[in-house]
Amino acid sequence: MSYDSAKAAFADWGVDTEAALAKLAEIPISMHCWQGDDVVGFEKKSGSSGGGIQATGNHPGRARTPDELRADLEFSYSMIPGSHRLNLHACYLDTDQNPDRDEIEFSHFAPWVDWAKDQGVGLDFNPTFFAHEKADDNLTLSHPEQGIRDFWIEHGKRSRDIAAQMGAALGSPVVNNVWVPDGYKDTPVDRFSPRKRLEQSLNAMMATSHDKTQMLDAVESKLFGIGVEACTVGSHEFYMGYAIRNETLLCLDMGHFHPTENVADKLSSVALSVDEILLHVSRPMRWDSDHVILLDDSIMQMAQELVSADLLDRTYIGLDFFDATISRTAAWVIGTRNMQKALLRALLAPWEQLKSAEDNLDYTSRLVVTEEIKDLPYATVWAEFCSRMDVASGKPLAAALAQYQTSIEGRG
Ligand code: RNT
Ligand code: ZN
Repeated sequence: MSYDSAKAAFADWGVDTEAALAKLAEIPISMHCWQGDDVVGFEKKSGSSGGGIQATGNHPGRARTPDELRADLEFSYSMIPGSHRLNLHACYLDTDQNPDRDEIEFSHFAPWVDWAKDQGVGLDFNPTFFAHEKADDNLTLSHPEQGIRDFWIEHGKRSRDIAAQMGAALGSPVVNNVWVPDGYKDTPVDRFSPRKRLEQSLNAMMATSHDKTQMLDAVESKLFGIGVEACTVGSHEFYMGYAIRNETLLCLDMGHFHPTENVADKLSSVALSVDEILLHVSRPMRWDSDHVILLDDSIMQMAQELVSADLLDRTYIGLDFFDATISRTAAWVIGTRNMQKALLRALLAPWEQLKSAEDNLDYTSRLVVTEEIKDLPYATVWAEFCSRMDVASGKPLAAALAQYQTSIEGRG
């Protein structure tokens, strides 16, 4: 089918494909650096892992250096229409020095900033509160020992400073997202004290205010993790209250709720109480397994809520998945494109007609429309978007992904 016929088919439902394509081109997706190397990072340290987020699999071609990761990112961005962002973790520093987490500085990330400028890519940032001997007990900002808390508070402060400097250098605010693994394997007898300590540590960390044009604070909740099955200190209620009271962004990770909860349903509720939202779009399978996101119902519902509730302007869309059993670059490309495809579908829905049917309690019309529009030629509009952006789709995309993967399999 030609794009003109597809355009006419959508116009028949009152939908303007040109407006949808223009809007889609403006939506940056923050691609997570950690899909490229299985959340290992570039610190010169004897590997400590933890926090329950280790990637599984050993597919060849893992990026082992910042240069390899940047090469993989450049290839991946060239397969994704539009201009996007890179979400860096503090453990991905690029320096010959060996600073501990409480010693990191902007200069350790300067090569990333130069690269981002050069590529026209925005940056986001995360302090790394896991994979470190001082996090081996799965307690960081809420640790009962003041010394351990102070170490992590210093790491968090420095991360905020670095993020703000990145934002200033790039002229685009850097979202600095805090996730800590803190929790208990078995039932704690005192849940209140660790939560009070986490709150105090966060307050100490965020005591300095930064210009919102440079850096935005976000906090990420979680239901449970491997090794912390009984209690997570930074639960959803904890961070929702924290974000509201302290006017930070609230990060909703789609893998951080009970598997039967609909995370898309939460957007309109939290949007009443927080100004801005950060998403970690992910795909949990039975637990927070961080599978590559598919163009499935959970992602499409998320995109529909963003569009229908007009939340795109106050939501930062970040991805959070890591699969080491497949090509890491293909994972990035397919996952990011799926988020865009979901957004495109949502932008191509006749929302006014659907909302008016709903307001008139005409649920029959609502059902007829939601189901009939599933037959519209979304693929043709998506192909048009890719072609205007000079990006491959279909078989040429598959061939390019396979060819790049082959080219990096010689890495040791
Ligand atoms: C962990 C959180 C967190 C991490 C990244 C690496 O459960 O989802 O966002 O995945 O910080
Ligand atoms: Zn996350």
